[in-house]
Amino acid sequence: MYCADCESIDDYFFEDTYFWVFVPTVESFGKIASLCGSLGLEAKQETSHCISCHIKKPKISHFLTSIMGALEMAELAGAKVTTTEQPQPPNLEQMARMTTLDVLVNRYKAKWLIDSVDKERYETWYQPIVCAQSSAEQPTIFAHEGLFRIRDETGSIVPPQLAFQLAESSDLLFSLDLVARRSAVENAAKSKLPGKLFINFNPSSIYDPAYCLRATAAAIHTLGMKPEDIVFEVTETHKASDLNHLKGILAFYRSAGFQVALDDIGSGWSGLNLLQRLRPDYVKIDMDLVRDIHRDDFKQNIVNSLIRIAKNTAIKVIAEGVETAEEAEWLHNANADYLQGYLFGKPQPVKQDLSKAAADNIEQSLQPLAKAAQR
Ligand SMILES: [Ca+2]
Repeated sequence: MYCADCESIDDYFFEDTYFWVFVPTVESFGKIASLCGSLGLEAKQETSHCISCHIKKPKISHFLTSIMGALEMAELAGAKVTTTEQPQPPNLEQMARMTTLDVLVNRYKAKWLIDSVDKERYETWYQPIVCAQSSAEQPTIFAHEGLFRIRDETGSIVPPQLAFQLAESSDLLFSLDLVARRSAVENAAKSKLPGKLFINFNPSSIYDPAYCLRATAAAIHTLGMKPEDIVFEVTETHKASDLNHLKGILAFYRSAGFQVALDDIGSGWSGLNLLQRLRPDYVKIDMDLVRDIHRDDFKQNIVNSLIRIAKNTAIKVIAEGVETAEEAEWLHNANADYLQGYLFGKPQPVKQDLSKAAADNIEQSLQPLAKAAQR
Protein backbone atom coordinates (compact mmCIF):
# COMPACT_ATOMS: atom_id res chain seq x y z
CA MET A 1 0.00 0.00 0.00
CA TYR A 2 1.35 3.41 -0.81
CA CYS A 3 0.64 6.89 0.41
CA ALA A 4 -2.17 7.90 -1.89
CA ASP A 5 -4.04 4.78 -0.90
CA CYS A 6 -4.34 5.54 2.81
CA GLU A 7 -8.07 5.69 2.46
CA SER A 8 -8.67 2.76 0.19
CA ILE A 9 -7.97 -0.67 1.57
CA ASP A 10 -7.19 -3.27 -1.07
CA ASP A 11 -8.99 -6.54 -0.83
CA TYR A 12 -6.95 -9.54 -1.91
CA PHE A 13 -9.58 -12.23 -1.37
CA PHE A 14 -12.50 -13.08 -3.67
CA GLU A 15 -14.98 -15.92 -4.21
CA ASP A 16 -12.49 -17.35 -6.69
CA THR A 17 -9.00 -16.18 -5.91
CA TYR A 18 -5.99 -16.76 -8.15
CA PHE A 19 -2.75 -16.47 -6.20
CA TRP A 20 0.40 -15.53 -8.11
CA VAL A 21 3.37 -16.36 -5.93
CA PHE A 22 6.93 -15.38 -6.86
CA VAL A 23 9.31 -17.36 -4.69
CA PRO A 24 12.92 -16.52 -3.80
CA THR A 25 14.32 -20.01 -4.40
CA VAL A 26 13.52 -23.15 -6.36
CA GLU A 27 13.35 -24.93 -3.02
CA SER A 28 10.47 -22.70 -1.85
CA PHE A 29 8.80 -23.37 -5.16
CA GLY A 30 8.93 -27.10 -4.44
CA LYS A 31 7.40 -26.60 -0.99
CA ILE A 32 4.45 -24.60 -2.32
CA ALA A 33 3.91 -26.99 -5.21
CA SER A 34 3.76 -30.02 -2.90
CA LEU A 35 1.52 -28.12 -0.47
CA CYS A 36 -0.93 -27.35 -3.30
CA GLY A 37 -0.79 -31.01 -4.30
CA SER A 38 -1.55 -32.26 -0.80
CA LEU A 39 -4.46 -29.79 -0.46
CA GLY A 40 -5.83 -30.82 -3.85
CA LEU A 41 -5.49 -27.29 -5.26
CA GLU A 42 -5.23 -26.43 -8.92
CA ALA A 43 -1.65 -25.09 -9.29
CA LYS A 44 0.46 -24.24 -12.31
CA GLN A 45 4.14 -23.53 -12.84
CA GLU A 46 4.30 -20.15 -14.64
CA THR A 47 8.11 -19.72 -14.58
CA SER A 48 10.91 -21.35 -12.62
CA HIS A 49 10.11 -18.99 -9.71
CA CYS A 50 6.41 -18.31 -10.17
CA ILE A 51 3.55 -20.57 -9.24
CA SER A 52 -0.14 -19.77 -9.62
CA CYS A 53 -3.02 -21.48 -7.90
CA HIS A 54 -6.78 -21.16 -7.84
CA ILE A 55 -8.53 -21.31 -4.48
CA LYS A 56 -12.22 -21.04 -3.59
CA LYS A 57 -13.02 -18.67 -0.74
CA PRO A 58 -13.81 -21.27 1.96
CA LYS A 59 -10.40 -22.89 1.44
CA ILE A 60 -8.29 -19.72 1.66
CA SER A 61 -7.95 -19.86 5.41
CA HIS A 62 -6.65 -23.44 5.35
CA PHE A 63 -4.26 -22.65 2.52
CA LEU A 64 -2.75 -19.65 4.30
CA THR A 65 -2.40 -21.48 7.61
CA SER A 66 -0.72 -24.41 5.86
CA ILE A 67 1.66 -22.20 3.93
CA MET A 68 2.81 -20.62 7.22
CA GLY A 69 3.74 -24.08 8.43
CA ALA A 70 5.40 -25.16 5.19
CA LEU A 71 7.67 -22.14 4.64
CA GLU A 72 10.34 -20.61 6.89
CA MET A 73 9.73 -17.04 8.10
CA ALA A 74 12.47 -15.76 5.79
CA GLU A 75 10.82 -17.47 2.82
CA LEU A 76 7.44 -15.97 3.71
CA ALA A 77 9.00 -12.52 3.90
CA GLY A 78 10.93 -13.09 0.68
CA ALA A 79 8.07 -14.45 -1.42
CA LYS A 80 6.05 -11.87 -3.37
CA VAL A 81 2.39 -12.41 -4.07
CA THR A 82 -0.54 -10.77 -5.75
CA THR A 83 -4.05 -12.04 -6.44
CA THR A 84 -6.62 -11.77 -9.20
CA GLU A 85 -10.28 -12.71 -9.60
CA GLN A 86 -9.67 -14.11 -13.07
CA PRO A 87 -7.40 -16.90 -14.31
CA GLN A 88 -5.50 -14.49 -16.59
CA PRO A 89 -2.06 -13.35 -15.39
CA PRO A 90 -2.12 -10.13 -13.36
CA ASN A 91 -2.20 -6.83 -15.23
CA LEU A 92 -0.08 -3.83 -14.26
CA GLU A 93 -2.56 -2.64 -11.65
CA GLN A 94 -2.70 -6.05 -10.04
CA MET A 95 1.09 -6.27 -10.14
CA ALA A 96 1.25 -2.96 -8.27
CA ARG A 97 -0.71 -4.56 -5.40
CA MET A 98 2.09 -7.07 -4.96
CA THR A 99 2.97 -7.68 -1.35
CA THR A 100 4.94 -10.29 0.57
CA LEU A 101 3.44 -13.61 1.60
CA ASP A 102 3.74 -12.84 5.33
CA VAL A 103 1.91 -9.52 4.91
CA LEU A 104 -0.81 -11.28 2.90
CA VAL A 105 -1.30 -13.85 5.66
CA ASN A 106 -1.56 -11.04 8.22
CA ARG A 107 -3.93 -9.19 5.94
CA TYR A 108 -6.19 -12.21 6.01
CA LYS A 109 -6.10 -12.22 9.82
CA ALA A 110 -6.90 -8.50 9.72
CA LYS A 111 -10.07 -8.94 7.71
CA TRP A 112 -12.21 -8.07 10.72
CA LEU A 113 -10.21 -4.85 11.09
CA ILE A 114 -10.83 -3.83 7.49
CA ASP A 115 -14.48 -4.67 7.96
CA SER A 116 -14.72 -2.63 11.17
CA VAL A 117 -13.17 0.42 9.50
CA ASP A 118 -15.47 -0.05 6.54
CA LYS A 119 -18.60 -0.27 8.70
CA GLU A 120 -17.34 2.47 11.03
CA ARG A 121 -17.33 0.26 14.11
CA TYR A 122 -15.01 2.66 15.88
CA GLU A 123 -15.14 5.75 18.05
CA THR A 124 -12.87 8.02 20.05
CA TRP A 125 -12.93 8.18 23.81
CA TYR A 126 -11.44 11.12 25.66
CA GLN A 127 -9.44 11.34 28.86
CA PRO A 128 -8.93 14.64 30.68
CA ILE A 129 -5.51 16.19 31.29
CA VAL A 130 -5.58 18.55 34.29
CA CYS A 131 -3.38 21.38 35.56
CA ALA A 132 -1.00 19.94 38.17
CA GLN A 133 -0.89 23.17 40.10
CA SER A 134 -4.69 23.57 40.41
CA SER A 135 -6.48 22.30 43.52
CA ALA A 136 -6.51 18.53 43.93
CA GLU A 137 -10.23 18.55 44.83
CA GLN A 138 -11.33 20.60 41.84
CA PRO A 139 -8.64 20.33 39.19
CA THR A 140 -8.78 22.60 36.16
CA ILE A 141 -9.15 20.72 32.90
CA PHE A 142 -6.44 21.74 30.49
CA ALA A 143 -7.00 19.30 27.62
CA HIS A 144 -8.33 15.91 26.52
CA GLU A 145 -6.46 13.09 24.85
CA GLY A 146 -8.39 11.27 22.13
CA LEU A 147 -8.09 7.48 22.40
CA PHE A 148 -9.19 5.33 19.50
CA ARG A 149 -11.55 2.43 20.21
CA ILE A 150 -12.40 -0.14 17.56
CA ARG A 151 -14.88 -3.00 17.87
CA ASP A 152 -14.81 -6.43 16.26
CA GLU A 153 -17.81 -8.00 14.52
CA THR A 154 -19.32 -9.04 17.87
CA GLY A 155 -19.24 -5.44 19.08
CA SER A 156 -16.54 -5.95 21.72
CA ILE A 157 -13.77 -3.38 21.92
CA VAL A 158 -10.42 -4.77 20.81
CA PRO A 159 -7.42 -3.60 22.87
CA PRO A 160 -6.09 -0.69 20.79
CA GLN A 161 -2.51 -1.90 20.93
CA LEU A 162 -3.58 -5.20 19.44
CA ALA A 163 -5.48 -3.49 16.64
CA PHE A 164 -2.51 -1.24 15.81
CA GLN A 165 -0.06 -4.16 15.93
CA LEU A 166 -2.24 -6.11 13.54
CA ALA A 167 -2.52 -3.07 11.29
CA GLU A 168 1.25 -2.73 11.27
CA SER A 169 1.91 -6.37 10.36
CA SER A 170 -0.67 -6.31 7.59
CA ASP A 171 0.46 -3.04 6.07
CA LEU A 172 -2.68 -1.20 7.20
CA LEU A 173 -1.10 1.19 9.71
CA PHE A 174 -1.38 4.12 7.31
CA SER A 175 -5.11 3.64 6.95
CA LEU A 176 -5.84 2.94 10.61
CA ASP A 177 -3.77 5.83 11.92
CA LEU A 178 -5.51 8.22 9.53
CA VAL A 179 -8.95 6.92 10.52
CA ALA A 180 -8.06 7.30 14.21
CA ARG A 181 -6.77 10.86 13.80
CA ARG A 182 -9.83 11.91 11.87
CA SER A 183 -12.19 10.28 14.37
CA ALA A 184 -10.47 12.12 17.24
CA VAL A 185 -10.89 15.49 15.52
CA GLU A 186 -14.41 14.85 14.31
CA ASN A 187 -15.87 13.67 17.61
CA ALA A 188 -14.17 16.39 19.63
CA ALA A 189 -15.63 18.99 17.28
CA LYS A 190 -19.11 17.45 17.41
CA SER A 191 -19.14 17.30 21.19
CA LYS A 192 -17.54 20.72 21.61
CA LEU A 193 -14.96 19.41 24.07
CA PRO A 194 -13.34 22.25 26.01
CA GLY A 195 -9.58 22.84 26.16
CA LYS A 196 -6.87 21.54 23.92
CA LEU A 197 -7.11 18.26 22.06
CA PHE A 198 -4.23 15.77 22.08
CA ILE A 199 -4.22 13.47 19.05
CA ASN A 200 -2.03 10.37 18.92
CA PHE A 201 0.01 9.87 15.90
CA ASN A 202 2.51 7.19 14.86
CA PRO A 203 5.39 8.67 12.83
CA SER A 204 5.97 5.44 10.94
CA SER A 205 2.50 5.79 9.43
CA ILE A 206 3.73 8.73 7.40
CA TYR A 207 5.95 8.86 4.34
CA ASP A 208 5.87 12.54 3.55
CA PRO A 209 4.28 14.79 6.16
CA ALA A 210 3.32 17.58 3.79
CA TYR A 211 1.37 15.14 1.69
CA CYS A 212 0.12 12.59 4.19
CA LEU A 213 -0.96 14.94 6.94
CA ARG A 214 -2.87 17.41 4.88
CA ALA A 215 -6.17 15.53 5.21
CA THR A 216 -5.95 15.72 9.00
CA ALA A 217 -4.85 19.36 8.92
CA ALA A 218 -7.65 20.20 6.49
CA ALA A 219 -10.24 18.43 8.67
CA ILE A 220 -9.20 20.55 11.64
CA HIS A 221 -9.58 23.77 9.67
CA THR A 222 -12.88 22.73 8.13
CA LEU A 223 -14.34 21.94 11.52
CA GLY A 224 -13.47 25.42 12.72
CA MET A 225 -10.95 24.24 15.31
CA LYS A 226 -7.94 26.43 15.99
CA PRO A 227 -4.56 24.86 15.17
CA GLU A 228 -3.12 26.16 18.45
CA ASP A 229 -5.72 24.07 20.31
CA ILE A 230 -4.46 20.86 18.72
CA VAL A 231 -1.46 18.97 20.04
CA PHE A 232 -0.12 16.06 18.02
CA GLU A 233 1.25 13.41 20.31
CA VAL A 234 4.04 11.41 18.72
CA THR A 235 3.73 7.80 19.88
CA GLU A 236 6.15 4.88 19.55
CA THR A 237 9.06 7.30 19.83
CA HIS A 238 11.33 4.46 20.94
CA LYS A 239 10.96 2.95 17.48
CA ALA A 240 11.85 6.16 15.69
CA SER A 241 15.16 5.25 14.12
CA ASP A 242 15.10 8.02 11.56
CA LEU A 243 15.43 11.24 13.51
CA ASN A 244 15.36 13.44 10.41
CA HIS A 245 12.02 11.94 9.42
CA LEU A 246 10.64 12.74 12.86
CA LYS A 247 12.08 16.25 12.71
CA GLY A 248 10.41 16.77 9.34
CA ILE A 249 7.03 15.74 10.73
CA LEU A 250 7.37 18.04 13.75
CA ALA A 251 8.42 20.90 11.49
CA PHE A 252 5.36 20.35 9.32
CA TYR A 253 2.96 20.43 12.27
CA ARG A 254 4.62 23.51 13.71
CA SER A 255 4.55 25.39 10.41
CA ALA A 256 0.81 24.69 10.27
CA GLY A 257 0.40 26.22 13.74
CA PHE A 258 -0.10 23.00 15.73
CA GLN A 259 1.76 21.99 18.85
CA VAL A 260 3.65 18.75 19.40
CA ALA A 261 4.07 16.35 22.31
CA LEU A 262 6.37 13.38 22.74
CA ASP A 263 4.58 10.40 24.28
CA ASP A 264 5.90 7.75 26.69
CA ILE A 265 9.17 9.43 27.54
CA GLY A 266 11.16 7.84 30.32
CA SER A 267 10.80 4.20 29.40
CA GLY A 268 14.38 4.42 28.11
CA TRP A 269 17.20 6.95 28.27
CA SER A 270 16.89 7.52 24.55
CA GLY A 271 13.88 9.61 25.54
CA LEU A 272 16.06 12.30 27.07
CA ASN A 273 18.14 12.45 23.94
CA LEU A 274 15.01 12.88 21.80
CA LEU A 275 13.83 15.65 24.08
CA GLN A 276 16.98 17.68 23.53
CA ARG A 277 17.02 17.18 19.82
CA LEU A 278 13.34 17.56 18.96
CA ARG A 279 12.32 20.26 21.45
CA PRO A 280 8.60 19.41 21.54
CA ASP A 281 6.06 21.70 23.23
CA TYR A 282 5.08 18.96 25.69
CA VAL A 283 6.60 15.79 27.00
CA LYS A 284 4.56 12.98 28.50
CA ILE A 285 6.14 10.92 31.25
CA ASP A 286 5.41 7.23 30.94
CA MET A 287 3.03 5.71 33.49
CA ASP A 288 5.62 3.12 34.54
CA LEU A 289 7.67 5.95 35.99
CA VAL A 290 4.67 7.54 37.66
CA ARG A 291 3.45 4.39 39.44
CA ASP A 292 4.32 4.71 43.17
CA ILE A 293 6.73 7.52 42.48
CA HIS A 294 6.20 8.93 46.00
CA ARG A 295 8.06 5.97 47.47
CA ASP A 296 10.66 5.16 44.82
CA ASP A 297 13.94 7.14 44.94
CA PHE A 298 15.12 5.82 41.60
CA LYS A 299 11.99 6.97 39.74
CA GLN A 300 12.10 10.30 41.59
CA ASN A 301 15.64 10.92 40.33
CA ILE A 302 14.69 10.23 36.73
CA VAL A 303 11.53 12.34 36.83
CA ASN A 304 13.27 15.20 38.62
CA SER A 305 15.95 15.35 35.94
CA LEU A 306 13.34 15.08 33.19
CA ILE A 307 11.44 18.00 34.67
CA ARG A 308 14.66 20.03 35.09
CA ILE A 309 15.68 19.49 31.46
CA ALA A 310 12.15 20.28 30.26
CA LYS A 311 11.98 23.53 32.30
CA ASN A 312 15.36 24.65 30.92
CA THR A 313 14.09 24.22 27.39
CA ALA A 314 10.55 25.60 27.93
CA ILE A 315 8.93 22.19 27.44
CA LYS A 316 5.78 21.49 29.47
CA VAL A 317 5.66 18.22 31.41
CA ILE A 318 2.60 15.95 31.53
CA ALA A 319 2.62 12.92 33.84
CA GLU A 320 0.49 10.03 32.60
CA GLY A 321 -1.16 7.21 34.50
CA VAL A 322 -1.65 9.09 37.79
CA GLU A 323 -3.84 6.85 39.96
CA THR A 324 -3.39 7.93 43.55
CA ALA A 325 -3.48 11.18 45.52
CA GLU A 326 0.07 10.48 46.77
CA GLU A 327 1.45 10.26 43.22
CA ALA A 328 -0.40 13.45 42.26
CA GLU A 329 0.96 15.29 45.32
CA TRP A 330 4.53 14.24 44.63
CA LEU A 331 4.25 15.39 41.00
CA HIS A 332 2.66 18.67 42.08
CA ASN A 333 5.57 19.30 44.45
CA ALA A 334 8.10 18.34 41.78
CA ASN A 335 6.63 21.06 39.55
CA ALA A 336 5.07 18.92 36.83
CA ASP A 337 2.74 21.04 34.69
CA TYR A 338 -0.11 18.65 33.92
CA LEU A 339 -1.46 15.31 35.13
CA GLN A 340 -3.48 12.60 33.43
CA GLY A 341 -4.81 9.33 34.81
CA TYR A 342 -7.69 7.44 36.41
CA LEU A 343 -7.48 9.69 39.47
CA PHE A 344 -8.90 12.49 37.32
CA GLY A 345 -10.98 10.49 34.88
CA LYS A 346 -10.93 7.36 32.76
CA PRO A 347 -11.17 7.58 28.98
CA GLN A 348 -14.81 7.69 28.04
CA PRO A 349 -17.06 8.30 25.07
CA VAL A 350 -18.43 11.82 24.79
CA LYS A 351 -22.04 12.85 24.56
CA GLN A 352 -22.69 14.61 21.32
CA ASP A 353 -24.55 17.79 22.19
CA LEU A 354 -24.98 18.96 18.62
CA SER A 355 -28.27 18.87 16.76
CA LYS A 356 -28.54 16.28 14.01
CA ALA A 357 -28.39 19.03 11.38
CA ALA A 358 -25.13 20.40 12.78
CA ALA A 359 -23.64 16.90 13.02
CA ASP A 360 -24.65 16.21 9.41
CA ASN A 361 -22.98 19.44 8.42
CA ILE A 362 -19.71 18.27 9.92
CA GLU A 363 -20.09 14.93 8.19
CA GLN A 364 -20.60 16.64 4.84
CA SER A 365 -17.68 18.97 5.25
CA LEU A 366 -15.43 15.97 5.85
CA GLN A 367 -16.37 14.23 2.63
CA PRO A 368 -14.25 16.25 0.19
CA LEU A 369 -11.24 15.52 2.42
CA ALA A 370 -11.49 11.82 1.73
CA LYS A 371 -11.11 12.62 -1.95
CA ALA A 372 -8.32 15.14 -1.36
CA ALA A 373 -6.24 12.52 0.37
CA GLN A 374 -6.52 10.24 -2.63
CA ARG A 375 -5.25 12.74 -5.14
CA1 LIG B 1 -0.80 8.92 24.07
